[in-house]
Amino acid sequence: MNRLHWSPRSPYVRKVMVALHEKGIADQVETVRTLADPIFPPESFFPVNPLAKIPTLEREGEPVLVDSRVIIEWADQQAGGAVTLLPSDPEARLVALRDDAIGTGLIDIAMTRLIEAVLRPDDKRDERIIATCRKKANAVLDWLEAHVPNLEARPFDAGHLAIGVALCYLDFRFAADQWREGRPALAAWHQGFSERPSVIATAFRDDPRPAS
Ligand SMILES: N[C@@H](CCC(=O)N[C@@H](CS)C(=O)NCC(=O)O)C(=O)O
Repeated sequence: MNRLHWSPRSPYVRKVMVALHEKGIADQVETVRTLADPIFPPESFFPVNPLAKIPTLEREGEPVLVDSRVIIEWADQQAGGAVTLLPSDPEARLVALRDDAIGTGLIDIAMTRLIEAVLRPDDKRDERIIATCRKKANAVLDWLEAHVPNLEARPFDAGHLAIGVALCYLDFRFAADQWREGRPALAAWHQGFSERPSVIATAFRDDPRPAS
C-alpha cells in the first residue's frame, strides 16, 4: 500500500489529504504519523526524504514523491473523483498552478511566522520578520478578496484547494488576527469551501508529538 508521511498539524499535508478525498482515493493511502521538526529534523527520515519534510509519499514499487504540489499531481493522475485538480487546458492549468502558489505561499508565510514567534527563543526572536510576515499575509488576503469572482467563476481546482487550506490554517494558528474582518467576499467563499466533505474529513488538530 502507498504510505503518506503525515501529521494532522501540517497544512501541506492537509492539502494532500483534501486532494485524496476529492479524488476518492483516501482509502488507497495509509497515513504514517511522522515528526517534522525544522530545528531538530528526524535523521532516520533522511533516507526516505533528504529534506525530512512532510508530506512525503512512499509508493508501492515506484519512486518516492515529495512536496504537496507533486503529490497532488500524482493524486490527480489516479482514476476516480468528479474533480480535476490540474486541468489539461493550458491556460486553466496555469491559473490553477498560480493559485496553488499563492495559497501555498500564504502557508509558507504563516509557517515562517510560527517558527519565529513560537519556536525561536525569546532573546533570538526577530520582530521585523514577524512584522513582514503579517504585512505579506495581509497583502495576500487583500489580493484574494479582490480575486473571489475569479475563484467563483471556475470549477474547483488545486488553486481553490491551496487557498482554502491556507485560510483554514490561519484559523488554526492565528485566529486572533481575524482575517475575515473587512473581507466579506473571501469569508463567504471560504464558508463554502469549509463545507466540502473533503475539508470536514481532514480537520487540523494538535495531537501528541511523536518520538523522533
Ligand atoms: N514545499 C513543501 C513544504 C513542506 C513542509 O515544509 N512541511 C513541514 C511540515 S508542516 C515540514 O516538514 N517541516 C520540517 C522541516 O522544515 O524540516 C510542500 O509543499 O510539501
